[in-house]
Amino acid sequence: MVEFLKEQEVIPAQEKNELEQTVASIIQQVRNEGDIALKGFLKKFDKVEIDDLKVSEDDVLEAKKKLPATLIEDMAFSIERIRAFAEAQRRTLTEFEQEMIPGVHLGQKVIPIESVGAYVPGGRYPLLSSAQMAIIPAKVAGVSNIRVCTPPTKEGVIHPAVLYAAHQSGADEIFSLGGAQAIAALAYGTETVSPVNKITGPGNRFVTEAKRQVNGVVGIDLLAGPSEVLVLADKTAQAEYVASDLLAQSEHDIDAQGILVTTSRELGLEVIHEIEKQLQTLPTAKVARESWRRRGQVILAESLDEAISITNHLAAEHLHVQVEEAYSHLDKLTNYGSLFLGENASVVFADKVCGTNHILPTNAAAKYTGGVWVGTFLKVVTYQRIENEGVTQLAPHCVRQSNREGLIGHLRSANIRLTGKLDIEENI
Ligand code: HSO
Ligand code: ZN
Repeated sequence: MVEFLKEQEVIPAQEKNELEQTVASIIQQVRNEGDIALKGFLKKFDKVEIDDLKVSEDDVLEAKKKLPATLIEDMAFSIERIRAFAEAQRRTLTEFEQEMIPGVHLGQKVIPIESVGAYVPGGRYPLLSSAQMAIIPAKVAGVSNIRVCTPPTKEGVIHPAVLYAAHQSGADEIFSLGGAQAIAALAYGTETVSPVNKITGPGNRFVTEAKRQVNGVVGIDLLAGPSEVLVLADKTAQAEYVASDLLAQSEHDIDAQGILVTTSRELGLEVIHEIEKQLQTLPTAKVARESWRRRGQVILAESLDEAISITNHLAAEHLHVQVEEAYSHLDKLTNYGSLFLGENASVVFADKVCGTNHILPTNAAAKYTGGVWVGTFLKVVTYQRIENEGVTQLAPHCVRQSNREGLIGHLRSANIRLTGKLDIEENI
């Protein structure tokens, strides 16, 4: 039996219809009017007038000049870490060809998607790491056209750190565009923005809804919602660490979620107390407190096995295990976007610098998918090469099965290769 030491507020189901319709009409307007609609939305939503939607090389150079040397150094460090991990993952995807039965050669190819759109949110904090996470794996995959959309600030330009990060990560084109209209432009194309094959990157609810609506016209990575962290802790965990980990994700958004699942009542109560203490000095407490009040949970489990099964059921975006011998539980944990083992492995390292991707499944989507990775930008496809001996092996089965199904066109295509005749002599 589990016990809730702190429960989340019950949030009424949101009025989805209105969002759906607003986004549908934005997409339609972009399809009908192209760049004119994009400029109109920039005026209406971003309150800026922009002549050139596309950023120039000079704009990038100007942006770089505004950045402190340490930021440029930090950026180079994280870009290298993210690239190195994406390259390591790329090496796990291999091509092969095998003769499965005599004369039947089957193979697998790994081919990059031709063009990808990366959405980089503006929002409360300029998360330059989001540009890196969406662009670098695409570059490593070998995508030849990476088009980035990111909204301008009130001054009418893209935040210099975001712009420089996008450029350094490997963007081929960058556009001052945000919101659902940016997604529509990437999916359908306008005079200035050429359409892409797949769209990736997190965004607000308008962006996410737009990605949902264009899915099928183009591919999408996943529908990323507000950040989530689940800390799984026992009595050996340090309340100060755990509280800071929960608040780190809570500060993203009032809809973000921090959950503690613990086997220790003392730790649970201590963390609740510690959170209140840390909130008093946290500059982002306004958002973090509201998020923790509304969505924070502390769940007390009777045993570690029970705690693990709750954890697997909740399938959080980030799962941080702070129990004795954390690594020994690796194989029992089955649902998470990214897993953090041991108290040193803070989620924020992956948010920024360690090299794994931070665009991850939320809302229990970790039950069926992982996050963005180099494979998001690759197609694993198959091919076949069949010798005469292979035809002898395959065709009789194929002819008979096609005949049973009444697919005589199929039967002929197989039979002519086996016998040189279209139709079979007698019914089989
Ligand atoms: N935790 C966020 C990503 C992020 N945090 C970027 C800071 N910068 C969602 O996984
Ligand atoms: Zn974060």
